[in-house]
Amino acid sequence: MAQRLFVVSNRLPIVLEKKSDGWTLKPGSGGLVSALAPVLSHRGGLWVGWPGLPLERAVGDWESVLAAGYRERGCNLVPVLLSRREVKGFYEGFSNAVLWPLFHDMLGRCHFEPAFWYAYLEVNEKFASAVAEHWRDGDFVWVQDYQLIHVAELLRRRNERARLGFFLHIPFPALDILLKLPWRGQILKALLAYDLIGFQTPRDSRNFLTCLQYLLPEAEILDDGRVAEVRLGARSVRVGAFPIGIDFHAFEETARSAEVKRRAAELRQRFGPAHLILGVDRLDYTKGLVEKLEAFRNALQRYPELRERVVFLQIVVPSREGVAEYQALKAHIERLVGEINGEFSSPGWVPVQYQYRSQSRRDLVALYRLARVGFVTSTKDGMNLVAKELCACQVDDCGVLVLSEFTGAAAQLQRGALLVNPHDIEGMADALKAAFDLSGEERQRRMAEMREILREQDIFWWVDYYLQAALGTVPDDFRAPKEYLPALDLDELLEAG
Ligand code: ADQ
Repeated sequence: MAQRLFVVSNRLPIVLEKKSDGWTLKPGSGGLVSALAPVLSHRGGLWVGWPGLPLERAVGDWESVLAAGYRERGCNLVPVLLSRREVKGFYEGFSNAVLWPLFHDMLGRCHFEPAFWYAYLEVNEKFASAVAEHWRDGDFVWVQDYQLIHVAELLRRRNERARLGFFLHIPFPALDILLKLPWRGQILKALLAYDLIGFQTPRDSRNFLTCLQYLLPEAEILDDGRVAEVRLGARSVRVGAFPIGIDFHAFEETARSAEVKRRAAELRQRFGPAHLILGVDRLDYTKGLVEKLEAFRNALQRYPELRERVVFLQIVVPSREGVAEYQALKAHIERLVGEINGEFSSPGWVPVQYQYRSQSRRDLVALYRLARVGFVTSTKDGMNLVAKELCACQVDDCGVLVLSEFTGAAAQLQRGALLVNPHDIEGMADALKAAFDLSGEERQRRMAEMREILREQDIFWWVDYYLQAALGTVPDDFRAPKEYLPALDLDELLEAG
């Protein structure tokens, strides 16, 4: 087993902020931080990342504030500072305007600007130097996500022996999409500098292997259906699917706590007798927020019996606020909320409640517990931790998860959730209606089934499984994750002639 775990990610699990009376630390948000923070506080180790402020503002005694933060979180935090220019080219440019939209199948939103590519390489070099400076023999360096794909290749130029793993939190695109990327060859080759490449689902892993077969036919691929091996010259690289989990016990325990119970009861009063449909998403065009609101509107139009019986609370967590596309998305959502409420509200009943802000963990868990329906409609999503957290907090086993087929979570939760195609507005409205028509027994069965999987395949399982694969010691009885593939109903097709 690795002596020290060395996590490298674009963001540290904290954000440094300048207040009038000095520096403070705020917990980071987003899926990657939620998933990895409990792992490092259990295992200890080192975390290299950007503390979220441009270099030019890093004056004063911020380092001692960060050092206090390390002690609290049980791991060493190594900051990599980025200049404003680097943030623009690397973070807003190559990461968020090239790889993020491309890997989410949104070619129209990509800006293939050559300058972004050079900024990306420059910053990856900066991260590689920070790793090289702190690396000790025996460490396992685990690089996270699409912003830092080149770290291994750059590090190998200095240190051939380092053991390096990579995990992609977002989907890996199909061949036809990847081919559009001007730097597709460099990205594929850079991935092959790792010892283990992890994806969220078998489909992402298969997409990667297909791209490799096509673009690099000299690579030999041996696939036993669990962890594949790619041989290229003297190098051997493992490739597999490792669906990320959550700290299930922590969520469940918080959901059962007296404090959350009290808070859930308070919130229950606020919604009155109506059942709660809950959506929680980062502000992002991949989360299907517009489609979700349209589906809710459609459900109220076609199923008048839902009116006054349900309230849809959509929480949107602020994200990438400086980017014009995100501001436009926010305005679109707000317009739709206004339209739906204008059309359907009645005295004492407002169908959509909308919050654009971060929630405390206690309130989030109370809402997860209270929800009768969790509504997740991403048009593409690596995993979607919100879906998993909601199930972990459903300690009364009585809610229903309506879940997009295009989330990684659909593969694990396909037997319990009501799966929907987020492009099918009527289909999603029908699923909302179906969620309220399910018997109590059926709801309990489905929720219990999902909770069992999530309890077993939690965040600690994910880390162990990944590290075992890195060492080549995955046990023989290990059940490889399944894939979700929507199937047409043959009887229906035959009936239709
Ligand atoms: P994200 O796109 O950020 O993650 P998601 O997986 O849903 O999406 O994670 C969001 C996280 O933010 C959740 O853990 C949630 O608890 C937290 N959060 C939500 N609302 C909050 C609020 N109001 N305040 C504070 N925190 C809040 C990326 C990929 C996903 C992948 C994850 C992890 O896009 O597909 O599942 O990484 O791999």
